[in-house]
Amino acid sequence: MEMQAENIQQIEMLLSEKDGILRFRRTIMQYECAMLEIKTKLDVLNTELSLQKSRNPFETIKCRIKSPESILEKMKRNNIPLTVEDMEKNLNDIAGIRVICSFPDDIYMLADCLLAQDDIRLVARKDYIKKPKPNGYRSLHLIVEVPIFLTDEKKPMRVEVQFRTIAMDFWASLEHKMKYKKHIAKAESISNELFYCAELIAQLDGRMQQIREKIEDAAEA
Ligand code: 0O2
Repeated sequence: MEMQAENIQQIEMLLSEKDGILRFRRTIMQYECAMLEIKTKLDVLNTELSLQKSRNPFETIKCRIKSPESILEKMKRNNIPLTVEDMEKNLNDIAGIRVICSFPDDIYMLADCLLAQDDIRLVARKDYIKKPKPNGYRSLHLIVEVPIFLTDEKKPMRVEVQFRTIAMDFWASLEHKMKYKKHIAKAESISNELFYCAELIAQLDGRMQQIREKIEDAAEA
């Protein structure tokens, strides 16, 4: 990740430790490596399973490293001491992967296959599909730890993996826009409408999956 000069300056001012900025950059590089490891694992699963199932278990995979500004904002908001060590200990979403599937059952199949791998450790699981957030948000979130192998060390690193359907992703993008707009007029009625749409999306995802199953059964018969 390329850091802009003003970001470096800001981090430098806030990380008071000796060599803080160098260690910060090295740690971010390590998160990038861990993100690549998990992405490759998911790409391999997608390639293998697409041959078995004649369809891609996921449609899109997106990777991102949290920006230095967002890292700082989250650390300050949660009263985390501004050191690289505390950042690693307390933030689970510096490396993030979003896996977008067509069908809900592919989400669970992919998550199970990933978690079955012997170098992956599950740190936390939040199933907002089985138990949606009060606003209607649905996704499966896993925090996993994966070892990375560098020239001089092997280090376990945490990555957040979010799994959702195309429809859930569409919903989350629109809802995200509202969340970050301040003083929005008619916010309550928009929230209600979004909640209603989230329910419709859950029904639609379920029905599309049933249709796919019927097509598969018909093809086997
Ligand atoms: P960004 O910019 O996407 O990274 P934690 O991260 O554990 O301290 P929390 O809220 O317990 O905080 O984590 P959770 O519930 O697993 O949610 C983390 C991420 O899920 C969020 O990251 C969003 O990407 C997504 N998310 C969670 N809830 C919602 C929601 O109601 N609407 C939308 N659109 N996305 C949601 P960030 O850091 O908020 O943002």
